[in-house]
Amino acid sequence: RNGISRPKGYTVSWHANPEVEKHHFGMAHPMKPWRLTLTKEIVMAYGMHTAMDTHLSRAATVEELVEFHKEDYIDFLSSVTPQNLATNYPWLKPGAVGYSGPFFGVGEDCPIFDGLFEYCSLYAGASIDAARKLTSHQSDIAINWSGGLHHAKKAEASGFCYINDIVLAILQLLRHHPRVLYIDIDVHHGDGVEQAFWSTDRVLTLSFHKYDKETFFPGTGPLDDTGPTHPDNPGAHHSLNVPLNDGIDDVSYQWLFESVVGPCIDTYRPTAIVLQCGADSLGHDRLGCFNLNIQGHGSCVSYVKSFKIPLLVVGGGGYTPRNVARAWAHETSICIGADKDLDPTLPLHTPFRHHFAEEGPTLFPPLHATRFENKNPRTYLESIVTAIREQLRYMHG
Ligand code: ZLS
Ligand code: CA
Ligand code: ZN
Repeated sequence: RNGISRPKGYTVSWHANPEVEKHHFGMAHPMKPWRLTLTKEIVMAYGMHTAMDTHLSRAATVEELVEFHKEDYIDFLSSVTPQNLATNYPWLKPGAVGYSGPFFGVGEDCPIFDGLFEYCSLYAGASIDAARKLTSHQSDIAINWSGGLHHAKKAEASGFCYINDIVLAILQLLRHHPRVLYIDIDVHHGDGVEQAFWSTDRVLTLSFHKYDKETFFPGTGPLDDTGPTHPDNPGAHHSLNVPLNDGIDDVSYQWLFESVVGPCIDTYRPTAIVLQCGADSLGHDRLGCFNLNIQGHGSCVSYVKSFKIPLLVVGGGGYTPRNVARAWAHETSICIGADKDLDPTLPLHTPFRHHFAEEGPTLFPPLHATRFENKNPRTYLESIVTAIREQLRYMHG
């Protein structure tokens, strides 16, 4: 393959460390770091790597991690192993009762596995590196598909996320940028990022997600949660949430995304944007309940890119690995402006071809098949857009 030429007039950087891909959460666990191997395989088979600056990312240092996280939590993550868990941390043993010490969120969703700290510090290092490429103007779009772990809290793992690489990357951006817009299209609510910047007006967070307080993780992110209610808190009105029901399709999602994101950018005038591209909002996802196709998901990236504002693109959820890989490879092609040039027939060879056998060797299999009926009528979507526009009117500056 000849590869694809570099984009004209702007630079895209790719930040990854293949060591991340080798980690395992456990057999039954839906989070599969090897989906990153599949993604890279498609990207390289198309020759897209020749159009980007590719950086082998380094592990984040403890000093970098404690810029957001609590030191005793980082100490714990860096020293706990599956072997010493029961001896050193008896209160974390299943069934232990009565202990009120640190819990750190460990459990079935966030297991302690071999190499956990290496995994965490590598995906975080990649997001920090990517953010620094943007602030140093060496890159206009920086990509880290291993990041996007939006549920992690200051001192608690949550929802498959241990270190919040997004928060760490935004903290880097804030050293040089007055206003950062965070957009999250993972099917889950971006609660960790929202919470971290709840009290500042220098970050506007916007998450699109399935919302059901009782039955869908993490149960937060209703439409009217827009920041601290106390009006002299600068963070007031700087968290926006778009709660959705099952089955939303490409047409509805695209219309809603552009109707919400457009006014957010026009009103807030961010100088940098972070886009979390969780691929569990695709149809046929093992955990998700939306009906998006690869094209519909990708159109969010195209739209955000069209504003030509320094952009950090990160991954997130995505639990049907072959479709995660298709989506992120397609979105890489959008970032480098090569999406129109790709042959939709996957140029894959053995041993990778068989992973894509289910839908056939195409980049764009139909994923909208109605596993979930669309429970988002037009009137509901219009009421969301109206509410968001109303909320933006409170935002000044
Ligand atoms: O946004 O729904 C929950 C919490 C529970 C149900 C599951 N059990 C194990 C714990 C208690 C209420 N957790 C969600 C977390 C979803 C995180 C999404 C992350 C992101 O995409 C960003 C990366 C959840 N949904 C599904 C599971 N957990 C889940 C499914 C299957 C398994 C296997 C491994 C572990 C236990 C059996 C597990 C979790
Ligand atoms: Ca989301
Ligand atoms: Zn998710």
